[in-house]
Amino acid sequence: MKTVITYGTYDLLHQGHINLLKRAKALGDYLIVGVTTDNFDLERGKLNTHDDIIKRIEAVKATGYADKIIIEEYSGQKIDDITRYGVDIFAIGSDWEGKFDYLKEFCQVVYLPRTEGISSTMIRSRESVKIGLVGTGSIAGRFIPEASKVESADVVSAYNPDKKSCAEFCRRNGIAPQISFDALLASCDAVYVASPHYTHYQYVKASLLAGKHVLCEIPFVLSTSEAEELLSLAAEKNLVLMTAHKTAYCPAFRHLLSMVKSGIIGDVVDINASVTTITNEMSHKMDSRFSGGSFSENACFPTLPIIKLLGADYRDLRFYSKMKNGVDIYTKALFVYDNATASFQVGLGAKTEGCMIISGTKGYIYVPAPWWKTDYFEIRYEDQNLNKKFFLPYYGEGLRYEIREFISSVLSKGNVWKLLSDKELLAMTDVQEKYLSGESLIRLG
Ligand code: C2G
Repeated sequence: MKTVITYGTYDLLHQGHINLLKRAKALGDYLIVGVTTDNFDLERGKLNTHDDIIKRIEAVKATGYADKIIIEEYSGQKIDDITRYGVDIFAIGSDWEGKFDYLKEFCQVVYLPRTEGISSTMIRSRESVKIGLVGTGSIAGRFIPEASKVESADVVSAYNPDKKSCAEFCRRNGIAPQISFDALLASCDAVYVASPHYTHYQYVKASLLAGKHVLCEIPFVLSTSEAEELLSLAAEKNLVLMTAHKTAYCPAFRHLLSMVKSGIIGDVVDINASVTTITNEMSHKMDSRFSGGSFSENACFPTLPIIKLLGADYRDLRFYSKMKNGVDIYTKALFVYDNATASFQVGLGAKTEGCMIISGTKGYIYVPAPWWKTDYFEIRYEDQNLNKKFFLPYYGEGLRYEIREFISSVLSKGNVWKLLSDKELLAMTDVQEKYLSGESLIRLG
């Protein structure tokens, strides 16, 4: 009996996949098909799969060519599978010509002709979401190359009241400058709000009223009543309103949260995290007139794990800020819960180690700096032999993960699990509002 093996993602299964499976089956008597897991695809840079693994497996099964279906989870697995299943022939499409020659040491390698004119990418790109940018600063500049990595995300235009810098930004990035915000709204299906944070509320509201989906930079808005109003407006109009909190969508951070929630370090007793980024005093980020300061700029990051893991029912919350020219150049926040404590340090005019430690009754998690965009963390125990290290991909600037989530949400009409729930977003906005109100704030000289 001749055993053949082939692999693929098989997203939105199409005629090209079917032809390939048919040809692979014809090479022998028994066909094994390896379907890639979502995680493995993420690792090899495929950020755009439309169907989840169950759907993709079902689709392969329905072709009737596979005698056995396995899942492919890691690089190097092909060698293990070939030896484990006594495979005679490894077959793959000709787009991979030469790439799997290293398997010739283990079995025969056959590159089968690829079907021209059809691909999952082509099918996916039929649905595109046109995105208009408000604000053309540094984060908007990083957004464009990141969006280009996400299928169906099509950045088309930008608006900035400063016409000259808008034109220059658009020329550099090959998109259309818009002379007014209304013109921007008319040019797109969705708006990415990347303007200074004190302007978010007005831009988000106007975009929603115009029927556009919104991805808004953090901090979202400066008060819970504004946040509530915008979230209910989006719900009423059936539009997606998401914040661009890159940490919330970062694969390693998501994995870490699930592990902590599953009890791997026991009960959480304390969280401490910091984010400090020394910033020019002349920057608008340091200007009190524009709600600048360390808290507004950086607190969204450490507030996220605290709210996600310990919730919003803290008994006490206090802030200590070192001030300069009316803004906090450094702030420490201290949360007291019934069963735990949490704290964070943020700074634009002071520097400290940017790590995060989540302490539990069985062990702790250590995430080295910069923890808010990490691809690595460790679980540490009293018995060091039990310690574990975790590596998960974090490509480029990491904005592609939030953009992917936003696009999937828009295309599935909001039918995806919100990785940052409205409740969590409101609780985070509330912390921000408490700080700005000066309630429980001790100013240090
Ligand atoms: N294919 C084809 N014709 C097309 C499209 C795809 O013959 N028009 C083939 C590919 O060459 C591959 C298989 O169908 O052999 C599955 O394609 P994908 O789902 O795109 O998976 P791929 O990224 O090629 O994964 O470890 C994973 C594998 O190495 C291949």
